Amino acid sequence: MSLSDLQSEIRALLHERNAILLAHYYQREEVQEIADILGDSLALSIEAARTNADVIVFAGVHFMAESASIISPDKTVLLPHLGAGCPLADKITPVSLAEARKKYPDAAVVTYINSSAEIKAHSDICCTSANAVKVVNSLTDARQILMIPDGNLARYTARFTDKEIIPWEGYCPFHHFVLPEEVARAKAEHPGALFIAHPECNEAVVAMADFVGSTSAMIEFCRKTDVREIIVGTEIGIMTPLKKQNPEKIFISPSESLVCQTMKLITLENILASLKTMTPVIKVPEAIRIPAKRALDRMLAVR
Ligand code: CIZ
Repeated sequence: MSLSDLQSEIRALLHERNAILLAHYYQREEVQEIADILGDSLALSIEAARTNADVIVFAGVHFMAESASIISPDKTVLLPHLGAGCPLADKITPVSLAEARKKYPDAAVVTYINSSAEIKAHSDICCTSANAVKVVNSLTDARQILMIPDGNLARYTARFTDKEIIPWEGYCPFHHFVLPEEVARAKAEHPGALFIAHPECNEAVVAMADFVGSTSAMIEFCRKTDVREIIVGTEIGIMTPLKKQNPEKIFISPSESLVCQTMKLITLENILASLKTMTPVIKVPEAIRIPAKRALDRMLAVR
């Protein structure tokens, strides 16, 4: 079946099932093209809660589908490929977090949204790459902050707070392994270009950036800037909305590392199969959902 036939069949089945397709910016182009909503993980979950669809098909990774289930427990959440996990989220377990809590009994635990529901449930508050600094500074009673599971985001956040940040040594293997030499080469090849980086990139790469921000912040930055060439230090899927929104601009990826293999496990074929069989379902048990939602709600209350 051709890509466009698959796309049409999916759209028809979405309609039939009263379902909505959410796609993350890191998804394949052909998946992004037919999504009802395209966005970052948090925006997608919030939008999902607002619709009256009965079914949410999440074209993203496991923790994102879990977040949708946490926020919308009455909806059926489908993740078309169960192998679509997040290697960063896997860098921490409830046991290792409990050990760290014992080691730093006074520290507040700030958990990046890229984590499992169970880890969120054991956290004081969540954050995203867009609001990490605000979240940390909102914790007026805490002097020490254990930031999990992304060490690069923790070190970046530490630059904007007086609090003591204890970074967890997890990382996203796609962002972390972008090399400063690769960025330097892209800059040399495109001397007029700006370089924008995601805070999941390593410190040396972040230090080379003209702008650092979350995926949504990067998209906004690219829309506003008058500079025509931009080197983009995040996952390659973001090129789809960037090119669509800014056809006159040139976007360059600095590294072959920036392809998230698990995001790419979601295909039109498995989205269609998922809608036909109404599996695999992601359902967060209530004992985890309620404390995980508390950590998410605390984050959403931070202004
Ligand atoms: O939260 C997300 O969607 C991710 C993975 C990154 C970002 O910066 O938006």
